[in-house]
Amino acid sequence: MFIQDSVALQHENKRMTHVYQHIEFSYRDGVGHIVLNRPDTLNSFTQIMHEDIRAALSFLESRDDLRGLIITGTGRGFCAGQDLSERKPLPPGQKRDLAEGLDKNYRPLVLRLRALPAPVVCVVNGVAAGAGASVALACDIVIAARSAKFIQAFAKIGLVPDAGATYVWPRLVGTQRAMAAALLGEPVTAEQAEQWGLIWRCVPDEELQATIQAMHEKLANGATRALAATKNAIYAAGENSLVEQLEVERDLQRAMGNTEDYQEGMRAFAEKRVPRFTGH
Ligand code: T3D
Repeated sequence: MFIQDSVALQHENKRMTHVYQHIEFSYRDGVGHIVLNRPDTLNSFTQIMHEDIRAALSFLESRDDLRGLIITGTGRGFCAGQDLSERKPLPPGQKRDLAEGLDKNYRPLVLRLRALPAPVVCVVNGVAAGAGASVALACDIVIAARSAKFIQAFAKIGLVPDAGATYVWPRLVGTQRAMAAALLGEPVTAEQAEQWGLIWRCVPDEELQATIQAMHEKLANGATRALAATKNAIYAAGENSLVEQLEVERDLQRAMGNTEDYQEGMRAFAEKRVPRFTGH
């Protein structure tokens, strides 16, 4: 079943009545697809877009058949960060509290993507700037079109990198590259991003749709519980000692040993066939 609009979502789950305006959201085979959909402004984040994404994530979090999430954008950009038309200059003497927007929108978004109990794949179809790049890099796997680029645009408007950028960039590419990208605000091409380890893979633009389809198939047929546990373990490794991490692995493996998918994996191995995982 392809759940494509708010009416269908309402039918599927009576608590969900959201009408999507600035994203397209669909759900098929347990895989959610969020497509940022404001191409005229390179899919920059509006308050409405944040509310749309929140509703989509709530739907996904409510599903016990969830297998994954794929995020991409329409048009020539992935996301140009915060919509700056929602940040008009204020009259002299007035101040704006940007922390409010971070606490309300970007912080929970990054944390919910990290916590989603299934892999989140970002397919960066074009330029990713400011918080657009940060949100892409908050996803578990990032694949970019060759024409895409990542821009730490913050310095150019007098802000610090946010939405997790100062956490993720140094960990992925090292302090020196993270620093130069942030202080200079120069574009990092998709090819460079792949070479640096900022993203998983750069693919030819014409292969992007096929890549999305391949990712969909992979997620829809994965051993989802094990994949979710793997993602948790890898993120925990950034904070843990080796001793602690060995304990994390032991505890997660104990839980995986009791899953249906592990049993299926063992049967499939013995029978020399491809496993048919259910995600449970
Ligand atoms: O405020 C808070 O809540 C704090 C949190 C902040 C998080 C952030 O993300 S801050 C960073 C915000 N983003 C930026 O500063 C990036 C601004 N955009 C650009 O620098 C450039 O657009 C790009 C380098 C990304 C792409 O350049 P280019 O030449 O390929 O495209 P363009 O011509 O600049 O943009 C195309 C259209 O999109 C254009 O509209 P027009 O002239 O055709 O009517 C442009 O105004 C619009 N656009 C691009 N980025 C934004 C935007 N409109 C609103 N907000 C944007 N961020």
